[in-house]
Amino acid sequence: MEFITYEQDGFVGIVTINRPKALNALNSQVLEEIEATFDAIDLENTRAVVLTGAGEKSFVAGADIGEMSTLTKAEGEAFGKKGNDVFRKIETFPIPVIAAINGFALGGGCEISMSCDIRICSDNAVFGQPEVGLGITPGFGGTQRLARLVGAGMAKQMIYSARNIKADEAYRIGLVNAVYTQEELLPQAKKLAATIAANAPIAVRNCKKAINDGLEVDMDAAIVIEEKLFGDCFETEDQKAGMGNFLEKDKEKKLKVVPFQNK
Ligand code: DAK
Repeated sequence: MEFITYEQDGFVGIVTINRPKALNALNSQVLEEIEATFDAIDLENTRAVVLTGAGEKSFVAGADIGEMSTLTKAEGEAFGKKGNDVFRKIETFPIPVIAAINGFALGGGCEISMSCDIRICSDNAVFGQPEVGLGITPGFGGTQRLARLVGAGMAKQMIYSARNIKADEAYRIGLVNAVYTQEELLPQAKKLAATIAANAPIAVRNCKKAINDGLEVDMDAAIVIEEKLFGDCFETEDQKAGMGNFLEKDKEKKLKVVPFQNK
């Protein structure tokens, strides 16, 4: 891997996009390496992932404008598909992915953060979808995910105006869940990931699937999805131990991590 580093910290995986000379812009190779990195994550021993960018200035400054500038229509479509496939892989990854946004998150950078389950950022973060200023539309899901996250009105304002917003505004509109100092960001992301990893892993995975799949259908169908994933948790060791500890009033055991059980 030239542009991605991966670190395993207990049950938490940390994926860092490491192309700081280009502010971690996404070219084809970076996209391929992100995909290969997620494919290689050991899902038996990893319960949450943190995605961040190298350096103090940028999370991801977008798709690589140099590489895109000479694309034909067909090549542009293929590049878009490559990005969309990778982003969808992150969105549907079986375990939660937290974006720790440490600076610029523009265009494809904002879009990759939106394919993650949770976004937190540093106080120097800047978000935006500048594509219409470059003569294109957002092409990695920005028109779809931004509208779902912050509402159609705010998404349209950001996308049509191509105006960047700072961390505090991203927090105000619900694009990020929290803002930290630059020094605090990664420790806080790891802490949140470790908190998630301490919970029953099958239940956490099923929650992610229930929320994601349920948001794509009407409420009647969504409730059925929840019922199935709720039922799926029963008879697992996690469910037996979790409820057993509560009934035994064993607070010590209740706090212990239940080992991951395959179904
Ligand atoms: N691509 C390539 N290189 C980039 C880059 C980018 N997006 N952003 C920055 N760089 C490079 C710069 O060229 C510069 O390289 P050198 O000149 O040093 O070799 C280096 O990073 C440092 O950047 P600056 O010198 O510009 O740094 P500043 O602090 O002055 O400015 C900045 C930082 C983030 C404000 C500025 O770099 C900037 O405006 N960058 C571009 C941001 C941007 O517009 N991003 C959105 C890209 S468009 C689609 C598929 C995908 C997409 C669209 C359609 N379809 C299939 C339809 C996605 C589109 C996008 O993401």
